[in-house]
Amino acid sequence: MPGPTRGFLGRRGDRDPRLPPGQYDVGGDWPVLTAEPTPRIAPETWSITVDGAVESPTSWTWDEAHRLPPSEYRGDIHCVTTWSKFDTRFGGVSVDTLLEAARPTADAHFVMATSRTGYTTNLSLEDVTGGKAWVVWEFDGKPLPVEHGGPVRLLVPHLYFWKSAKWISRLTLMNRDQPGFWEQNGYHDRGDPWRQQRYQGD
Ligand SMILES: Nc1nc2c(c(=O)[nH]1)N[C@H]1C(S)=C(S)[C@@H](COP(=O)(O)O)O[C@H]1N2
Ligand SMILES: [Mo]
Repeated sequence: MPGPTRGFLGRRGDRDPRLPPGQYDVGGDWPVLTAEPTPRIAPETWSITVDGAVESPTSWTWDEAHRLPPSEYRGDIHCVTTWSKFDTRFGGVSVDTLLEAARPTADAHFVMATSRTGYTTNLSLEDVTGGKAWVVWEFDGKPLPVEHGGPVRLLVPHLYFWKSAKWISRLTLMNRDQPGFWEQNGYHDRGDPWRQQRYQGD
C-alpha cells in the first residue's frame, strides 16, 4: 500500500529532505568560520587569476569581472561543523565563464583555489564545471560582507563549505590532485555532504 505509507513517512516533524545526514538547520544565522585573520581587500585592488594547466592564463580585475555575464545561485549551503543554511542567494559569475576564457588543457583534472590570505582548497575540475561553482560578490542582493569572504569568494554549494574559499584570488588548474589547507589537516579530499565525506576515510 504505497499511498498510505508515503503519507505517513511524509508527515510534519520528519527531517527536512533538504538536510544532508548529520546536519541541522541553523535558521537565520550565518556562522563565521575563519582560520586566518580577516583581510581587508579594497575591490579596486582585488583580482582573480586562472592559471596552471591552461592554454591562456587570464586575470580579471573587479571591473572586468563585473562585465562578465552575471550568474546567480539560489539554494542551500552545508558546513562540515553540521550547520546547513537553506535558501541562500549569491550573485557573481560562473566558474565556467572564467574557465572558458582560460581554456584548461586536456590533462587538467583538478583545481587549487587560493585565497589572498594563503588559504587553499583543492577541487576536481568536474566539481567546478557544469554550473556547479561560482565566484561571488553579492549575498541577498547586497555586497558580500568581509567576514564571509568579501569582496569576492568561491562558492561550491554542493560540497561542504570549506571548499568555498573566502577572499578568492586564484584558481590553478592541475594535472594531479594535491591537498589544500584543511585536506592536509585531515578533512576529506572531496567533501560531499550527501555522502558525509567529512574526514579522510569517510
Ligand atoms: N579563506 C578562507 N576561506 C574559508 C575558510 C577559511 O578559514 N579561510 N573556512 C572555510 C570553512 S571551514 C567554512 S565552513 C566556510 C565558512 O564561511 P562563512 O564564514 O562565510 O560561513 O568558509 C570556508 N572558506
Ligand atoms: Mo567549515
